Amino acid sequence: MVQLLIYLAIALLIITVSQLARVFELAAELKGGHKNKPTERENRNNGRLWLVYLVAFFSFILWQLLNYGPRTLPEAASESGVKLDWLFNFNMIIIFIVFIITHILLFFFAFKYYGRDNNRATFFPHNNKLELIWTSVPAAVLAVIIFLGLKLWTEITTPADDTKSEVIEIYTKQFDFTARYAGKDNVLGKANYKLVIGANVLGLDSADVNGHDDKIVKGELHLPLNKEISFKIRSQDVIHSVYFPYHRAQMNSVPGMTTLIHFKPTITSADMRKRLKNDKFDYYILCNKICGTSHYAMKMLVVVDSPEEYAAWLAKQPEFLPATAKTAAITEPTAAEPKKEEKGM
Ligand SMILES: [Cu+2]
Repeated sequence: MVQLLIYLAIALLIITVSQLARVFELAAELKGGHKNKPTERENRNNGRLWLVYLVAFFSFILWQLLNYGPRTLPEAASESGVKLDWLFNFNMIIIFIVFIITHILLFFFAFKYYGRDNNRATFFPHNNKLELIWTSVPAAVLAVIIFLGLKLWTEITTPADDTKSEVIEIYTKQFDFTARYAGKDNVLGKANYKLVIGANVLGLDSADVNGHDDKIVKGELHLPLNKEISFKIRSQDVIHSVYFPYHRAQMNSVPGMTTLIHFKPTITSADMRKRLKNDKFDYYILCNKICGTSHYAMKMLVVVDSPEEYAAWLAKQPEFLPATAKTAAITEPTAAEPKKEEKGM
């Protein structure tokens, strides 16, 4: 009710102001003046207002930088993330310098060259030198930005060397993440969507011996410090995204294919808590594709450990098929040969 009255008051105010303006306009017409031609004094005042606006505008931007700047992501916690942040800041500095110069010129000129009676604008239709400068300078700057961007992009998207990396699968479905560690052999066992039945949510093929030592982990993803992690990403249902905001890494997970991303964590969770002076800080993976009703809740805790802590934690996780269960498992049906085994089971 109060809100309605406020809206009504605003509407009435707008009508009043426009009616008043109309009255002044009619009065000026009766006096015989040029109703559309502003006086020099009015022009000068308008010019001064642009200067006031310039100061207010930059003050507002400064306030935003000081107010919201500290609320952005903390320092990047991965090797490629640091490079990415550098590139981002490099771009922002260039944009900011150009932004400040052009806006000072824009508003200062509006003030300096306000409309005066008997003043005529200079006729300045063309200048080759000027055109050459304002084409080649931005072109050169853009070329540098694009070159640096492509260089980093290639570095990030080139598949990791799996023999030197920790191989971890991230499996997405509505609405959670599951991690699968490659085990002692550092090779993930085969999986097939046709095998997604009952408890076998990941569709693992138990006939593949590479998968027997794989470790399936839900709830929290542990990563070792200072080691390249090679992620293999799969999805069960729709497109999700595996987004590591603190490591500045992100890759879509797409049903029917395995997508890749890799990075090297450089700050442990404990170290980051100290740096941010926040005991409750945690790394996370987030899904940032609108993937369904509970998309907002789709995340997974990420713990970056020292290599020793990581090894101790990993040793505690159960293997997919421990040695005792292996002989029995090998006779189970696989996706490749479902018919042959059907009768035998
Ligand atoms: Cu999702």
